[in-house]
Amino acid sequence: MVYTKPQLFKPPKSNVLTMTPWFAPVIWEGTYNLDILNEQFRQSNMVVGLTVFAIKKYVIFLQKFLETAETYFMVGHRVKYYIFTDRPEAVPNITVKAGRELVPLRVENYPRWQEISMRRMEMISHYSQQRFIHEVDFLVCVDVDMRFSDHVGVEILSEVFGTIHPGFYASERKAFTYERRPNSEAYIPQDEGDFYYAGGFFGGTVAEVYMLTKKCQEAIMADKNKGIEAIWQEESHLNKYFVYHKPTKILSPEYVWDNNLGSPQFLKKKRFLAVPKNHSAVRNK
Ligand code: UD2
Repeated sequence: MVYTKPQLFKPPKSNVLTMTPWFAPVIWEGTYNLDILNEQFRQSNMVVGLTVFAIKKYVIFLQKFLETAETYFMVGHRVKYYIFTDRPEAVPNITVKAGRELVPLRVENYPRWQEISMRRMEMISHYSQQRFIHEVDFLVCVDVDMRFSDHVGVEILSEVFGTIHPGFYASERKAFTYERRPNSEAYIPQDEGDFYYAGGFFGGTVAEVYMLTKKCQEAIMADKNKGIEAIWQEESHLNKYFVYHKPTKILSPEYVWDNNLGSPQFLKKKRFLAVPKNHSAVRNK
């Protein structure tokens, strides 16, 4: 446990927000000491579950996703990859490191991509209650059309965490693409909300992820009964949830980035990157 002592009057970062007004840290490169965090985590002997959906054509993203996760995700820790798919035979047979395991879970598919994306909330909440609670301590829930390109480790873990969407980190509230129709359960009034969070990277303890996904699922079903679908599907419901149940940790856009957005000065790491996709070739296929 030898490391440079923290300096009360020399904060490691002063150009970005590192703490929200409700005392949730915002995770940026340079704000944490990984050796301390790894040591604490190792002593707790915990396991991390990574959930990812690869339904229909999206199985083509699994190879790169899993290979890069082996290189960068929770290195040195115990990991279970929960791969929800309608095509278990298409899950690549990659060799994972000791203490890590691939767990394909066969699930239904739906004709519309929006429905597939939304139904993730239902499936994660169901499996959290039935299975994950007995097998892992934390869940990290991500999109599959992504690749890890730098370290993503235990610094992200907390009771419940969300990630700032790379398209909206500098936006004012009025520019957030929150659901603005009052008859949707995902409705957020103009003068509420903190950040615009990405649907493609959230997590927390199994109990917290269960609550989050269950609430979002109930809201999605209530909307369905009213004949309305939120503007950005489950991402809209996730954003609504986080207005009233504040995340205990916020991941900076280092954790979901898209190279189409360039390389701004403040971004010291690009840890999890969108893989360019031809929408018409993969959606509804
Ligand atoms: C954004 C969000 C995504 C979701 C979506 C809702 C990020 C990085 N992405 O992504 O999380 O909120 O908006 O509109 O924040 N999938 C399949 N098969 C399909 C279709 C989807 O497996 O046929 C899964 C897959 O894991 C995919 C995810 O659903 O990564 C989200 O779908 P998308 O990537 O097409 O949505 P996108 O890019 O608009």
